[in-house]
Amino acid sequence: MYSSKVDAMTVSTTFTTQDMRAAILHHLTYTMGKDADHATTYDWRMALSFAVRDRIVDGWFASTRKSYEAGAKRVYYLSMEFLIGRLLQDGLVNLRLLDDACEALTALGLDPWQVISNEPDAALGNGGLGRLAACFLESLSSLGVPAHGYGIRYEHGLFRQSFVDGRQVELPETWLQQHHAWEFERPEARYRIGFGGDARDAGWDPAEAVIAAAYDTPIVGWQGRWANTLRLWAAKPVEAFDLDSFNRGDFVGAATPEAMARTISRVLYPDDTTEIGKELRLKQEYFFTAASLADILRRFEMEHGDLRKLPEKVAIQLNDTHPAIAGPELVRLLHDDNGIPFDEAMDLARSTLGYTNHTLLPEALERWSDHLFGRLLPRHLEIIDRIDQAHRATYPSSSVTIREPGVVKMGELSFVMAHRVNGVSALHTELMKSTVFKELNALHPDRIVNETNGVTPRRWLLSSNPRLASLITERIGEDWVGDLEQLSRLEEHVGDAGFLSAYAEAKRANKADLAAWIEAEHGIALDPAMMFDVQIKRLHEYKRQHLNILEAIALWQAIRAAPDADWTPRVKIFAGKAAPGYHFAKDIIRLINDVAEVVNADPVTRDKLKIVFLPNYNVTLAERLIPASDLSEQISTAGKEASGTGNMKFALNGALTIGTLDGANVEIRERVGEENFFLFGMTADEVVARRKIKDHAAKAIAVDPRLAAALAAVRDGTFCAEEPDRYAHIVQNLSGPDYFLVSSDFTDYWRAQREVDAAYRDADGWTRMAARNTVRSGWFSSDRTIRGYMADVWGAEPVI
Ligand code: NTF
Repeated sequence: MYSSKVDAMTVSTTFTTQDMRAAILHHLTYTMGKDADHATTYDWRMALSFAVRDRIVDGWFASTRKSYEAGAKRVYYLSMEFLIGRLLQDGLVNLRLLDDACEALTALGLDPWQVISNEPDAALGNGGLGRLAACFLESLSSLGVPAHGYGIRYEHGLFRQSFVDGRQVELPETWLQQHHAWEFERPEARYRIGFGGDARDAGWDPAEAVIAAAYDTPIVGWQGRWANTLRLWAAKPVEAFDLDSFNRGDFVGAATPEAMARTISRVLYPDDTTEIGKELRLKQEYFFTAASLADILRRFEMEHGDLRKLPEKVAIQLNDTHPAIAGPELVRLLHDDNGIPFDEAMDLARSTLGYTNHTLLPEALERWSDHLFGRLLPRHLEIIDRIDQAHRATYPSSSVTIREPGVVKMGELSFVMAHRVNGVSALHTELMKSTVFKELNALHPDRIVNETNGVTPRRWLLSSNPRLASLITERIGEDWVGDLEQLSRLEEHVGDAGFLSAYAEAKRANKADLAAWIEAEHGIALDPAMMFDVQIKRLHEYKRQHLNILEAIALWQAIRAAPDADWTPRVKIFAGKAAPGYHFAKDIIRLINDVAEVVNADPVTRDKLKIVFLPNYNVTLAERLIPASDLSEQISTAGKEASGTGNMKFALNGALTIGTLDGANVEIRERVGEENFFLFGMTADEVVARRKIKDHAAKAIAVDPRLAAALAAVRDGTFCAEEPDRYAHIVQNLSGPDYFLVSSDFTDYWRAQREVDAAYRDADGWTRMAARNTVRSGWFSSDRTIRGYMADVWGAEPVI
């Protein structure tokens, strides 16, 4: 049986298929209370999850013990979003129990994949920012760094998306309606979080309060050598309900405190790129930040005592400005509650905090009205004023302010209260220095550093692309899983015909699997020999899904004009959600669906061009699509995509990129080689210059008849005969202001796409290019990114 001190490395080698079978049956019987004859897929999945969780827990405790024994510096990652997806497969893969589990389930007469895929995605994030946080947690555990993730236990994650007549419809997401197998409730870890009231005598007397209640999920690293904790906070009422109201017969009134409190952790805001001036959002931000800081200080005081040692032992990372209130909150805790002089408290807080910026879009930089702020957090507003004054006193000639009449600027606050501020790709970091934080950078020239994003190879290659992973392991052994740069050892194999044909076969088989799934789920038949051209990400004008669909329309028209020419058959696959209030983005979705309907029904073009928009994009769908992709669309307007991480996952899995010089595309191209990347479009500088040209869009359309014809088809109702004006506003935008320069970049995009066509027709040449993408993508591991943060920002070290 299991010994409590056993480390997980040993577990994985001694735990057999029989043990796994016994453990599953044990949990089915005693945890789920079911016998095998009556168990549903859900019961089996939960039983398996508990069996796997048991294998994590000892290593988890051991990690905690080692952290305490080492007295090591701890990393705390504060994030409003953790887009973790499914955890069962992750656990099985990292503990290397996947084969045993599959065998055990098969022996029990079950379909293992049906059981594993019964798990709902934990969609506690919107997109890149939340997924990055999830990759970071996994890497921190794989590297053995003592770390905690802190966030919110949303009852409802990102909405489910479905299409009705091609239109996006949002449905509530309900992952917590089932028991969440991976979390442990911690009734002892509760904090009272105040709001409102008065600030007086350098103190705060909140008018209301809620309880932050902790739920812990272990995050196990590669080979189970280490596990960290993701601690998510749920909001609960201070009093369960109002008994007085109840006794008066006012049952609704009696339930109000509970409903009000729970609202705070009820739902994830479905938009990360627009500024939202919502009271609830600010409450969410303060709620989880204050609970996390209270917890961090409690642990620190238990371990080390002297608060002046905080920066030596604690590194707190702010994932965007969402937890920016951590600066003033930490000052409040140190100064108001612990009597440390204000300036010293400010210095201690700054030395402890780091801030990561994830977007330069001006509308996404959080700004709060000081009226709202002062009403919810009166003491914090005073502290912010004092921070602002101190900064202005130190730099009297600077015009930087944290406060402006009526507003609190969270970007400036985060910058001033962090000892390091980082961007997420080389280009983005340079743009931070030259645009949004230009003046602050001049005052603090050493503060901004770059930490280019990365992705965890365990989930994004080993687990999601087993065919390619096995091929790699066959050639260079399996050390690459924990050290992705070893992929470069495959370089010599890229000339080897045997390797290349196996590489091509893995891709072909992945495509066949995807095609079969799409046919089964969505009734669309795809020939796996077609090029799978994929754009999957949030819908946003800067990401330019409309550029892609315009090119599809132009291609359709070109094929119709010369059906017998030598076309390269391709399917354009889209997936992604639009923020519910972002009407233009939702119209782009509908346009793509409308175009798909017409194009897919056209007998002339049918076997040469297909368009598919898969609903409800999520982590699991990404895991399915990326290994089966040939072409990765990374076509944002240069200067707008901070980094991208999907771009890295595609390159790693052997999709070639068609892309602009934006975000991490720049670094991907440098590493995979410019001959293995389809570049097009204006640079960030050219974009700025182009916008200054009068009528830039009209001029671009005037010189490109293909673009003009594609826009005309959208305008004249070719794709929506029942309502011809449906997309008039889109055409108007792309012919007039066209801020994201879709029209101006179209001609070059078309050119690059035809190069893609030609390259794809040379199957061997294509495979070689794809393989080079895989072999040269090792640097994009989130392990490398985390090492960068450890060295440049946190001053933390692994304990194993
Ligand atoms: C996103 N930002 C950026 O748009 C991506 O380019 C980047 O890869 C990820 O962050 C991760 O760094 C956001 O989601 C947000 F919220 F900042 F807009």
